[in-house]
Amino acid sequence: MAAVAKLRKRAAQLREAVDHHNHRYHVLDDPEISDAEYDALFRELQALEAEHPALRTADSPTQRVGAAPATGFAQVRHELPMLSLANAFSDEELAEFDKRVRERLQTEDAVAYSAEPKLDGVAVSLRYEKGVLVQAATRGDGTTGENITENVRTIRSVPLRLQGGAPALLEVRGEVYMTRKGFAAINVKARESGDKVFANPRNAAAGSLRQLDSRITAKRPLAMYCYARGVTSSDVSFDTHAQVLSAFREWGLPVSPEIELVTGVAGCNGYYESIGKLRAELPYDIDGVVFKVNSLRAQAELGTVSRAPRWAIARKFPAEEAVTRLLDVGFQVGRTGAVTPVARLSPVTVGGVTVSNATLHNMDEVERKDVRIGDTVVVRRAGDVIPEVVRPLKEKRPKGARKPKMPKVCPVCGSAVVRESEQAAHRCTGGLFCGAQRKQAIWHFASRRAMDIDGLGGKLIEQLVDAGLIEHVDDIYALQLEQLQDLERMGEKSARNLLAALEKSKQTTLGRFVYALGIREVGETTAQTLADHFGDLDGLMQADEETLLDVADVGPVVAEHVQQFFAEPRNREVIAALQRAGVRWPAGTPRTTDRPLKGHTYVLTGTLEGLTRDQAKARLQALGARVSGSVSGKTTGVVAGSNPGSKLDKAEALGVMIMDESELEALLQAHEAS
Ligand code: D41
Repeated sequence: MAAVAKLRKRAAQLREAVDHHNHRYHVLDDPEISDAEYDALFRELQALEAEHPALRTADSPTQRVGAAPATGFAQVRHELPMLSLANAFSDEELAEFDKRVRERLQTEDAVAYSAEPKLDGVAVSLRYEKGVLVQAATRGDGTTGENITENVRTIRSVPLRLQGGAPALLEVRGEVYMTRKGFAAINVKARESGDKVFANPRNAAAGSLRQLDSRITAKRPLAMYCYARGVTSSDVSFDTHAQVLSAFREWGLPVSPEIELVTGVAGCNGYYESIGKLRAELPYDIDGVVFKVNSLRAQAELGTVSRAPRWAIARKFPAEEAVTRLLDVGFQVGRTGAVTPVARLSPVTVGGVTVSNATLHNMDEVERKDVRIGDTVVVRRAGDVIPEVVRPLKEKRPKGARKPKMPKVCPVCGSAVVRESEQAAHRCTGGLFCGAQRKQAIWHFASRRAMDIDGLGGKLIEQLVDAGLIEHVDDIYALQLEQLQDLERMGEKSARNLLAALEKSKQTTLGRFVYALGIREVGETTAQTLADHFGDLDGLMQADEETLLDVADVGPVVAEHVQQFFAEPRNREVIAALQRAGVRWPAGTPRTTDRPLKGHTYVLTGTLEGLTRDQAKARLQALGARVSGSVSGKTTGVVAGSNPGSKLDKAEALGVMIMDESELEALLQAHEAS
């Protein structure tokens, strides 16, 4: 085939694919591929058409933005078209944008830009006549959208009537979005009732806006931020975009508080960076920032090309999702023996970082997502979190793709792998016999928030264990200079430094020491709580489960792990050896005064009005009471909220004291005061 014919065929393929996925996404709200994959297709088509303009057709998806309206909503023609935004994917592309702006404006001076977060929601246009909201429409293809007035009227942040000074006619453009929290909440409900679960907050916002029944929309946690004008009557006038936004605020329209004025490329880059840092803390998703030339006169001078203003650009964040091949599934053994499936991936850049491993969490997740070796998978890496496999693209599954299988024995030590009932995790039963668990136990022991042994990191521990120089944590204090300096990559100086760090670490606190032991479910906070409560190690080591349950915030699971840990003779030996080696901490004072509700057990049932169940539980426990899930003859009292369950019946049958919420509150306050 001639080269040109080949390119023509590829362009046609790409157009068809982009159209198809556009329809799935914009009309059906049910995408088949990730945004990253879609972007790749779209950009390939754009590049092909840019290089060979003869291949561009009038109906190419690059020539229009958005998709045809779904049936069911009336069509609305925007009086002024809703423009689209050009993208910059790198610092270079942003610098080129700024250069073009300055060239067209014939200025050497740094340009003032309005810098805004780019909300990942649904673009909407509102029309206010005489200050009253008369129409709301989706963007659609930019010229014609759908009339969603009834739905938008349910969004509480959208004013139905503008405040003083608003013009006779005003079209406002903005983004309707859903917070991540709101999204999570509606998905929980959807799962419970078997309804459709949304893939992300943006799809949830889009799906909510296209409800034909606006009573359903009203129950969805939608919000809006406004960022531009359409037609405006001439009874108001402005010089800058910033003035427009502050007028919006005055009229009662919601405007993002993160919007700032910046100067030149340096200002843009600084804003991009600082919003990038803030991103994880924002309650909603953003996929980049938008820069707009602030002067309206300059905007007019710059004009638009192919429906995108020359005066604005979206600087996108690196995609947090990417598509790659799942080459294999490995199994990793953690400190507590949990055996975790790990995806081995064909390396791919996600959020600016190369990823070749991603967690699959546990076998239930593997099963639920139906991930198979050989699949093409979507990988996500958001902020600092560990990359994870989101889902496979099933339509791309090759024949013979295999389901990953949990090994029957530990890949490190060969001990049996078991699954405790009702737990998602599989575990290696090798305990400290397992090299993986031992190395990580030592690593945890030495870590900064535990014994804080400077210089004893993962690589060195690996070397020491493999060379047979240490087996358990107490062995590290017996290390000798000669042994250390003979190790690879270790000179006399670093060996001496390590010995000094070891010596220094011996003086510690009881809280750190308890945390360093690596007892299951005992994190830093719990370790400190135990240390404070018992004051010394002996008291803690001798505590039975009953006694442990009296400690505030210690529940049955923690109590059982703590008790089991100290009941194990090998653990006691290690502790004794550590103390012999000189590990010590200042003596504390155990709590001698009994807390007022010590020995009392309460059961909570039904819904409380003034406080959550967790709050009630925490306050009871802080006073020394136990909060149990079931009623027995030993129960002190049952607190019954509204719609109590069978626990109330049982309490009545057993003659246990029944209290209402106000009585609970009185009891708590009486003791908390003293
Ligand atoms: O936050 C946004 N998603 C956002 C979108 C924004 N902050 N500003 C925007 N500005 C425009 C222009 C410059 C064309 C008025 C936009 C969009 N447009 C936009 N949203 C969807 C398509 C275009």
